[in-house]
Amino acid sequence: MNHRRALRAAVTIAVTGALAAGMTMTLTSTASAGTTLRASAAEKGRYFGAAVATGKLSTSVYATILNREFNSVVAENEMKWDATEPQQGRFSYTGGDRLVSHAQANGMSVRGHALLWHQQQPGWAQGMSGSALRNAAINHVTQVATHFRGKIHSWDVVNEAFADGGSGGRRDSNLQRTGNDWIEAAFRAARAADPGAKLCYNDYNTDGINAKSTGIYNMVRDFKSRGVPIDCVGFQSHLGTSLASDYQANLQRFADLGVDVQITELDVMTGGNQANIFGAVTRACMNVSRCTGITVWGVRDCDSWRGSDNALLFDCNGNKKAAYTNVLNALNAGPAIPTDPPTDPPTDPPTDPPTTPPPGTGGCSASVSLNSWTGGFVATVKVTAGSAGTSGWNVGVTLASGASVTNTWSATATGSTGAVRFANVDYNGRLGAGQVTEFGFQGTGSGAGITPTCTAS
Ligand code: 9MR
Repeated sequence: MNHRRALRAAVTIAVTGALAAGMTMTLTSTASAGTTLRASAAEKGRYFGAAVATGKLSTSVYATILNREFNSVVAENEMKWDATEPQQGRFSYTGGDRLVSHAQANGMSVRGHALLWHQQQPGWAQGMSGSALRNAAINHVTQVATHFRGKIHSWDVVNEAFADGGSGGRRDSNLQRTGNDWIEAAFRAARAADPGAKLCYNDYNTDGINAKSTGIYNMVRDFKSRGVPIDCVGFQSHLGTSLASDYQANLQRFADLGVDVQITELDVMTGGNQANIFGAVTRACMNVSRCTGITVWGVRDCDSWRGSDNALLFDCNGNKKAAYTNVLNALNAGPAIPTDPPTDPPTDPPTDPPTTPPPGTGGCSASVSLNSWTGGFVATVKVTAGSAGTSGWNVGVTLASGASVTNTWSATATGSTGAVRFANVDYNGRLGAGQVTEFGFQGTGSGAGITPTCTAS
């Protein structure tokens, strides 16, 4: 029995019991009485999360609040580009892995933040431009999303790519200068690397209908119409002393495009209105059936990047603030996400149709799916064992003239141009009959015409 059905059953039993006892009672179909943010959000089919610095997990006040109140976490800094790829091609996942383990041990989902952003880039990337940067960026997306594959609820694939001010256009950055299609290339690479994660665009100053949020809205509408894989939009919601009256309407117009919406970095300036604004943001999310969760950007006031703003739900001693009570009440009073939300027809066509695998020559077959952009591509190759299984495999491709392999994962490449061969690595060579494994490679130039042939040993 899922949680919501269990809840409904419990309500039915309570009502039946009350009627049997001759009492009258009024039931709103949605009210509930969770006593923690995580329980109350979960009762409504949503998550309630916090940004975490893993170094604080050993502080007991911090960890106690985190584990009691939150069922989602996001790394405040530890999954950013500078942290995960401090030197080009040398990946470091210590902080991110630690957070994922903590989440798994405590029944929490994980938001991934952020694959590409103009800030917190490692020094080596800051100094790059053009196709070298584009290839490095797409490789970063592929590698990091592959590392965390299956463990991330939602990825902020691209963070803060739109300009402030009234233009509604893109922000200038080294990434933007690689070509306007950098965002869609990143989303395609993320989808190929972790097909199960929801892929979000995330930004701030989008707390109502304004030029910036409209620019993003137009991009999402365009992506949906062209089948670029985007599933969600994150509204950071770093808020001041008032909330735009069309905050909820703005969430709803994005939801109406067929994407989920999430409040991703909520914090609010201290002062008389703080508690009200926290409550109003929570109600707005609850009123939008595609608003799937809220994340606050830190646990206690003293954990916040906003310093003396005291912008969070717990004071520095770990006590609940008035804002906490308003959020909890809004979660309890709000409607649940419908059990069977309308599903959108799938809109992500494969960017290049998978090529038909040739008949397996020695007990395996291979097919490729390509994500291409001007000047480069990522190929994901699926290897399927034949009826005898494999103890090893080898896949050959012939690259178009001028194309070359720059990176390979889950296989070992021999050669980089023309005829290139990929052999299994030690953990994915042995396949049972019909079993499937995947490896990938990134290339410069064109990926057109790649037709893999598989040989088993
Ligand atoms: O909270 C983060 C802080 O510790 C970092 O120093 C800062 C560096 O840019 O990033 C902060 O988090 C930001 C987030 O990643 C993206 N949206 C704005 C957040 C607050 O600046």
